[in-house]
Amino acid sequence: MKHLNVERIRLDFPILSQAVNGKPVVFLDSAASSQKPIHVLEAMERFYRSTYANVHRGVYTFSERGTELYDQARAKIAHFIGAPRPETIVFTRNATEALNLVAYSYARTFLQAGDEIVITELEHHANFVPWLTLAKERGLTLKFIPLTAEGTLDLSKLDEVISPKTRLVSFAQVSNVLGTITNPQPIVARARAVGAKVVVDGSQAVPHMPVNVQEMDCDFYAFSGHKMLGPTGIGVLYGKYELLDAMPPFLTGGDMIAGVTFEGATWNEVPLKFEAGTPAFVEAIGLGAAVDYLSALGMEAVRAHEREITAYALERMSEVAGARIFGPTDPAVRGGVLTFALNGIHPHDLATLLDREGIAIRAGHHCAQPLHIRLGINATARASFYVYTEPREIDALIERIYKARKVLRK
Ligand code: 7TS
Repeated sequence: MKHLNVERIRLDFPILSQAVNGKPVVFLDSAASSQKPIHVLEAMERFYRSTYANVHRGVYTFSERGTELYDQARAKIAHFIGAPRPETIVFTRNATEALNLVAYSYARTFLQAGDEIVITELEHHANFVPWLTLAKERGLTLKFIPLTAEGTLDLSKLDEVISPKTRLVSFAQVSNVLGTITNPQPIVARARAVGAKVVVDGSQAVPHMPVNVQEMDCDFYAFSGHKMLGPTGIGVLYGKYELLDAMPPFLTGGDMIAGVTFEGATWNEVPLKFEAGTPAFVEAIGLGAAVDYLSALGMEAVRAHEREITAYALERMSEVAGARIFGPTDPAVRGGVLTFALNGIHPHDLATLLDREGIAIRAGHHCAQPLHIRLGINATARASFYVYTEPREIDALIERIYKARKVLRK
């Protein structure tokens, strides 16, 4: 593992040096939420201890300094994903809220009965249910880009699924279940050809690989801070400025207005128009620190490390008799998740037995039930990796799977 100095990195994550159930912790659930380095914890604590005050309100030193740090965090995040300017970054609670913002504000305003929305069969519920709900409410048609047998998007169907009636196309850049990495280019090109807007769910991409929203030329891009070493409660919606400017607010109240009278209100400028109420500014500062940490590692190196560890995990899991692995087998098009099912062992039983050994994996449908319907299985087990994952943790997983088999006599 030459791309990252994982041994050194692990020292930044005190949680990883603990024992769980008397065993060294093996944390293999970073796709659900990552652990946090001391840099992030300290940035937030430092702010609480030394400078805390609400942003955008006071003219006194603490408030001004807080506002400055909040703005700096926005600028750092804009730079990190190649956004043209900080104003195109809207802070939300998480990716779910970011996607709902697009559905409620953009799509509700600009789409009409009979229009089509295209998503894919592999979406997380966060990029599925808002469109399903809106489609039902507004008489829109929801269509799906299908999967190939390998679990990649079947792009040969693009011209058929994305039609002149399509007004919006939304897809995950990386699947949280199959790990499938989708090249956005052919989808963006087809959407452009029919004049549809493009939304990308980057929740499993931004933490793990270089992302450039301008090169991608998407209209909106959503992700969560907590999956990329940042705190919970902070997410991001990138949007093209002209679109954000033309959209009505999502939530209303304090901070998002320019002025209010007894008769009406006018809206603040983008992005503040979309940030009603006291924002999660300490969390934004924490996310800024996470971005600094990832930038120092280098996102190319992060991706290279995960590609290698995923290749190793695929190789080790393929040795396990009766293990069914989901998703592409080529690590070049696969992010750091390994979803599998074992003959005769329910994923929840496996996860419980592994927990006794200090190993954390996720079991269930991973908030992608329609995908599981497509795969013809109710639940799967998932191990997911990040900058701190070591090959010995994969070995521990495989070894304990054998042990679990013995315990369950399967
Ligand atoms: N989109 C994708 C692709 C995701 O993986 C997730 C969370 C979300 C959206 C929603 O993120 P949130 O921060 O708004 O909740 N995925 C997972 C998971 O795979 N296990 O737990 C959460």
